Amino acid sequence: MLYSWLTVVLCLSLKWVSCYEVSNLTFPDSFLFGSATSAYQIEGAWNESGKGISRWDYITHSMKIVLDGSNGDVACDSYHKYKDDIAILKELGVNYYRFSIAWTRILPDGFTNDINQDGVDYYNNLIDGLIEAEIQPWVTMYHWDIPQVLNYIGDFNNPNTSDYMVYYADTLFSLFGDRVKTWITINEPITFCAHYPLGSLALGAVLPPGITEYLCGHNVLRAHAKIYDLYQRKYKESQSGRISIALSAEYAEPATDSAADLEASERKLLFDFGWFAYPLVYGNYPSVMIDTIRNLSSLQGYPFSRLPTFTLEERLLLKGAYDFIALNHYTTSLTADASADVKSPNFLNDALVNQYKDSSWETSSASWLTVYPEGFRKLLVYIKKTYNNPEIVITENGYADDPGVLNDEGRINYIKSYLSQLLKAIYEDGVNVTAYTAWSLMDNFEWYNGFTVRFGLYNVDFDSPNKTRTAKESASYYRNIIETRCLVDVCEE
Ligand code: PNW
Repeated sequence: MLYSWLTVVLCLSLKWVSCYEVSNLTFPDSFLFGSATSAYQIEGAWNESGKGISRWDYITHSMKIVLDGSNGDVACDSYHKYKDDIAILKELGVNYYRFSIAWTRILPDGFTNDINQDGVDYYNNLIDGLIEAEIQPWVTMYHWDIPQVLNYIGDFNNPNTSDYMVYYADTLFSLFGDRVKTWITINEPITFCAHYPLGSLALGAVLPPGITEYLCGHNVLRAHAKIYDLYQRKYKESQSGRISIALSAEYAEPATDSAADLEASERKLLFDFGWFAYPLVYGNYPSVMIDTIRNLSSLQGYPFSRLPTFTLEERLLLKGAYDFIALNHYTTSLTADASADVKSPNFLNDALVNQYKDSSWETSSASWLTVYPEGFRKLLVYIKKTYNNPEIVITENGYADDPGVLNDEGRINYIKSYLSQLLKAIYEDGVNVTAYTAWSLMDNFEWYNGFTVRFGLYNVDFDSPNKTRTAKESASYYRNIIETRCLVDVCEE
């Protein structure tokens, strides 16, 4: 009662603060807290110690598409300052650190005929340093920085890339699998296959929309399933780790409660999250994707469906190729039915929905990221229902503000309100969420936004030679949550 009253006061007096109730439930004992980064966004040292050229090295050096003209050549300089990273992780008290390995630091040309020992040493030092600090290393194998040589041959539009990635994964398992027990094969395929047309940009080509998104997704799924299978056969017994693929999902809040909008919301969730989750849980694409894309393809004059089909063998390999659901979640969009208009072929049009933001939702410094914590709980409940109550690990969640904000109340409110909804999902809805990862440990290179928006719990002074890391207020808040397992001063036992 007191809480709801306080919330109302907060809502009335500070218009920009979302109205939310803060949960006073305690996180389960076994619940883990972590933080995350990715190689290209933090490491720098882009051409040092034998590293090869990745797509992002190529894009940022040859095209003017990053908002502030910046690149990841130096970024947080984590290649040299990984000990500083371990120190701040220790200060936060996290149970694990999710970072990614730069494919080109291990295999400079993408293939296993040339393994770069300096790169191997770097990740060995990082992994050993984390373990010494009692922080589990959680490793993403591929977080968007594909070797440029593989990008030249078509990125994941080329089915062979799946096999090349399996060799890369095999190398990582044999080098690091004795100590790394949680693996994420690929980060957010929807983002690089459909939202950011990265491959085509880096090739200077316009690839056919409505075709390549699905080709890319198809080969990503093949790569993931083969890697999962390889691990079971070759490493599981001796290394006993677990594997998943990080899938991003917005919640698609129905724009109205009309039957058409409710269906549109379901359809959009199946097109976004279901595109990858459904094959892993059920062995094939959701039938609404199969049917809608087949019909649209035929109306658009194609003699085949733009969505490729899996062989029976692939379907068997895909089904069950995950040990938990890895979910990256940031935001929600209102979703309305648009099945009356058949537009041009393209992944975004194919779901036959219109999406927009509710004007009452608090905005952030990233245009796509609005704050709607209830959407997080709804998404978790939806995943529980649709995918047989799986274990869910939140592999990313975070908030964007402007450079230099140390008193980052917006981020604190975001974490507080999203974690409140997560607690409700666990205790009131019985969703099996076992871990939460704050994106990001520190400010870093935010892809096309360069350094103009910041996601870090720690501020990074990019002008200082030391790339000094300084705790923001949110870092202390997060540290306190981890220590007390509670979002408020006193929690219910
Ligand atoms: C994720 N969207 O990307 C990535 O995994 C991170 O590398 C990135 O820094 C972080 O989120 C923040 O952007 C996303 O438009 C990019 O909905 C765009 C969206 C979602 C996630």
